[in-house]
Order: sequence, then structure tokens, then C-alpha cells
Amino acid sequence: MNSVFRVCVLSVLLHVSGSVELTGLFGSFSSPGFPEPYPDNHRLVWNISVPEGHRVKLYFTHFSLEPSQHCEYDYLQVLAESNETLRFCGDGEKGSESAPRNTVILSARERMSVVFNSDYSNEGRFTGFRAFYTSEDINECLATADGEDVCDHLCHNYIGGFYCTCRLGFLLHDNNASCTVPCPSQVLTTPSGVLTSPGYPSPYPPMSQCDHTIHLPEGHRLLLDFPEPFDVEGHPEIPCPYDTLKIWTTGQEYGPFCGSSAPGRIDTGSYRVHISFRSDRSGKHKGWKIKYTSNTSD
Ligand SMILES: *[C@@H]1O[C@H](CO)[C@@H](O)[C@H](O)[C@H]1NC(C)=O
Ligand SMILES: *[C@@H]1O[C@H](CO)[C@@H](O)[C@H](O)[C@H]1NC(C)=O
Ligand SMILES: *[C@@H]1O[C@H](CO)[C@@H](O)[C@H](O)[C@H]1NC(C)=O
Ligand SMILES: [Ca+2]
Ligand SMILES: [Ca+2]
Repeated sequence: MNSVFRVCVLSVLLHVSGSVELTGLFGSFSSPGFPEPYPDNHRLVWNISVPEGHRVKLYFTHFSLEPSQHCEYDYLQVLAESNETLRFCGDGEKGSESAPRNTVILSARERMSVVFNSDYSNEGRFTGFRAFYTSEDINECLATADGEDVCDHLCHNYIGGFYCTCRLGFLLHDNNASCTVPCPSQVLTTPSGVLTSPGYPSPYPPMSQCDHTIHLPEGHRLLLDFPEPFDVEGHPEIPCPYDTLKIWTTGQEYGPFCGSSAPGRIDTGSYRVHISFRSDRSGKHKGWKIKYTSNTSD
């Protein structure tokens, strides 16, 4: 096992502290001198790390530490990375509530630290602990990141990782998680027409990137109307932080537009209009429709 052991005498009180790195797929460790009673004034740390995409599973086959309220004298502490810290003491066989007994402790990710601490006395001649650990694949497909599934459509778990796929007709975005549909750029040249978000009025896909142009002969003047439903993911205070519809002509910008009430008619005063739409990773919204007409201005 690839472990380093360091002991340093910290003070005249003969406190001994050390740390051990454990990097195998499985292993075991125990209190100093095990199965003899452990020495006083020791603080040892075992840092366990397992390969990416795995977590650490820890359990004890023997546990007998001096009992104390809140385990403030002698204790074993487990830091399971982004989980709460657990502290154990006492003797499971004697029914101690604060002993781990048959608990299996799982880390959230690849690392777990175990701290053994003994104070200045062990009068009860407690024999300490013996711990075993193994690594276990994380099933990322069961997890959610900020309440969102890790994959938009289908999630496939494998040992050491996972990947996402999309249902027929969708493409996996470069972020490896979103399923989008391509939004080919359109250039409209008819005097009136319609443009919509992809799939309108079905919810538009995430990570949409649409850029369209309406281009009429010079002298025309484009008018834009937004029929209901208009539904683009918005925010009550911040202007369009998620999904945005923007419209501009040479010299004039409209929007960004989002939310659930349609913008009023836009008289662009121009014969050439650009429309761009972007959506982010999340949300289900119907999108937008633009009906345009034109006048010939004199
Ligand atoms: C062991 O892990 C702890 C907590 O995660 C960290 O503070 C400490 O530096 C690590 N020790 C070594 C030797 O890597
Ligand atoms: C740590 O977090 C993982 C995943 O969130 C959970 O399954 C596990 O039970 C937690 N372990 C502890 C000791 O709280
Ligand atoms: C997506 O997956 C590819 C191939 O597995 C990888 O090279 C790339 O870094 C991943 N991209 C992201 C954003 O995770
Ligand atoms: Ca996995
Ligand atoms: Ca969105």
C-alpha cells in the first residue's frame, strides 16, 4: 500500500500526531498498538482516496474507545467530503450509542478522512478500533445537481463514470448532458411571414442557438407582432438571465425579451431585422412566435 507515515512530537506534553495516505481500492487500518490498548495523546489522520467516480465505504470490525459525553475525550472522527462530520466513541458491544457498531459510512465523493484522537488517559485500557474500507462506483444517474437530473434524456452509469444520450431527433450538446435540436439560420425574404422558436408551441429545447434575419428590399419597413402564447424563461428581478430573445436593426436594439407576456408590436422602421434566441440548460417553456408584415415607406 502506498502509504506514508509521519510522526512528529509536537510539544513537551508528548502529543504524537501523524497522517497516512491510503490510495488502494480497498484496505484496512487500526488504532496504534491494536489489539493492545491505544496510547495516550495521539492524533492520527488517515486520508483515503479512491479513483475518480468512486466513493469510499468504511466500516469497523472492532470498536472500543473510552466513552465520554459528545465524545470529547477519545474519539474517532470521519470527514466524508461535503457530508456532515461524524464523531464516534464508546464500545458498541457494551451498547454505547455513540459507537459506530454496524454502520457503513459512505463518502459523497472520492475522499474520506478518518481522525483518531486520544487524550491524556486511557484508564479503562480500551483497545481501539479496526477499520476496513472499499471503493464503490458512484451511480451518477441517481444523483441530481441543483435539483436537475445529470442528463437531459437518458443516463448510463458505468464503473468509474457515466454518460448521457438523447432520444431520436435530438443531439447531445457539447456539455455532454443537454439534448438539443439544431436551429438552422433562416434568411426570410418574403414581404410577410412567421418565425418561431424551435418546436413552437411545444417547449423549446435547452441550449438553443438560433440566429435569423428578415431581409426585404430597401424601402420596406418591417412590423413585428408577437401572438400568444409568449413564454420564455425569465426572472422576476433580473432581466432575462436564462433564456433570451433579442431583435435588432442597424442602429436600434429591442429586448432582451423573456417572461410570459408578449411584447407589443414593434415598428422597426427598417427593411432588415436580426433575431437571435438563446436558451440555457434548464426549463420547459413554450417559446415565441413572430408574425411580420411590411409596408413600403416613402
Ligand atoms: C488529510 O485530509 C485533511 C482533511 O481533508 C487535510 O486537511 C490534510 O492536509 C490531509 N493530509 C495529507 C497528508 O494529505
Ligand atoms: C454522504 O453522502 C452520500 C451521498 O450524498 C450518502 O449516500 C451517504 O450516506 C453520506 N454519508 C454520511 C456518513 O453521511
Ligand atoms: C465531453 O466528453 C468528451 C469526450 O468524452 C470530453 O473530451 C469533453 O471534455 C467533455 N466535455 C465536457 C464539457 O464535459
Ligand atoms: Ca458511475
Ligand atoms: Ca431555460
